[in-house]
Amino acid sequence: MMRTQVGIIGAGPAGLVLSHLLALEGIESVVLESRSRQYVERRMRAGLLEQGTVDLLCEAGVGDRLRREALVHHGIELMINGTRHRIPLTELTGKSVFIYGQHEVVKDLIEARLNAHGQILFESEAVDINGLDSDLPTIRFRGNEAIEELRADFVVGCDGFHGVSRAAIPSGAVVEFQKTYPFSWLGIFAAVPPSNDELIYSYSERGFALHTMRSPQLTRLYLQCATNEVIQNWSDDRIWNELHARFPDPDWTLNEGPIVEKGITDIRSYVIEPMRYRRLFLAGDAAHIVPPTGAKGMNLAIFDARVLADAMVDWYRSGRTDLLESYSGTCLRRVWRVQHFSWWYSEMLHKLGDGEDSSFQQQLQLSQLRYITTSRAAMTSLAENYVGLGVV
Ligand code: RFL
Ligand code: PHB
Repeated sequence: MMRTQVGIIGAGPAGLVLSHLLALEGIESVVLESRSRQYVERRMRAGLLEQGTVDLLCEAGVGDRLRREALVHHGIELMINGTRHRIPLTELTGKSVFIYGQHEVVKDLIEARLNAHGQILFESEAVDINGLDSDLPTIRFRGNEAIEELRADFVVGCDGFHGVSRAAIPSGAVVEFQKTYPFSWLGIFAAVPPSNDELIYSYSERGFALHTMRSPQLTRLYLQCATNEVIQNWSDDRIWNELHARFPDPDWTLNEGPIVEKGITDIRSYVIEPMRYRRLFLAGDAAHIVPPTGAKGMNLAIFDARVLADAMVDWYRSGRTDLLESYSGTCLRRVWRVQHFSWWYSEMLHKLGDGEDSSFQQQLQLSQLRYITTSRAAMTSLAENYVGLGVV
């Protein structure tokens, strides 16, 4: 039986930031991660960080490489049936956003934890959580072939949407909210310089597409696709043809290059309330999922970790429980603002189907897009949500 102060399940952005912030205040944690170090350091996922997230990482001492390598963006573009419009984020809000891969954030955090002799147990899959009715809950995990146990003052589920933590909460103790969408995303990485300095969100008759990037050499592209789509049906040629058709600006060229990775992602909105049951806390995707359109998931995950670290530090220092009590409420206020933004932005940009009211919906989308690209007030509302609003 191992013993620690905080037992953390999952070495994604939420779990690693939490472990790091706790360590800065002298609180010990053990992070259990089902995958190998190499796997999590190579897993390409999100790429866009809000200014507030960057500030947090820099203040926590894990921002050196981020400061050097992140691409700063002062605006985004919306392409509406081939016509481009710029939203000047920094001019409107004073803030910027940053392109820096999630796996780079993860790499920097793992390095910082291991340099500080922090414990991350890779290839250690949590199986279940017991003793939540006591003051010393226990995580059972699959270690070196045998089942081992980790006992802690608190357990934090940072194990993503498909983890085991959420299932440890009795169903009567929480409420779940969810929404599904009639589309998925097909995403590729192409080894070619981005075709534009800024992101381009394209609304087109053939459906939504997004041009983004990870570095000056690596382009990231997404296509809206059907929910039952299988990647085997998408040859590289078919993907490029569809991408060209979804960015129909005759004065803009999408650079083609070798596709180095491709995959399909489900789109959903999900929230569990509260994000806590007794001594088990949930953070990040384990507690909430947003459609990727607004680029918010990793930012929310890191924010949860910050709020929880502050609450635990206060408990260990003074025995006060008020910040632990308010953890879920504080996070959820931000989560619901982001849920609304991500839903609204997704519904505005995607082709919503061929139902009887689809032409009506399309006219609403076009009207909304014209409003967003012409009214400074509407544009500012989009911009302040996009760069990150905090708790409202
Ligand atoms: P993660 O990153 O999923 O980490 C969970 C970790 O837990 C491990 N795990 C377990 N470990 C031990 N025992 C178990 N039983 C375990 N079960 C799972 C997993 O191996 C993993 O290492 O959750 P976390 O930390 O909450 O972070 C959330 C973010 O990963 C997620 O919200 C973002 O990737 C979402 N997202 C985006 N977010 C942004 O902020 N900006 C973006 O630009 C952005 N783009 C995206 C995205 C997500 C996407 N996909 C793949 C859904 C684009 C896409 C396509
Ligand atoms: C990404 O770079 O993967 C990304 C950027 C912005 C989004 C979604 C995904 O809105």
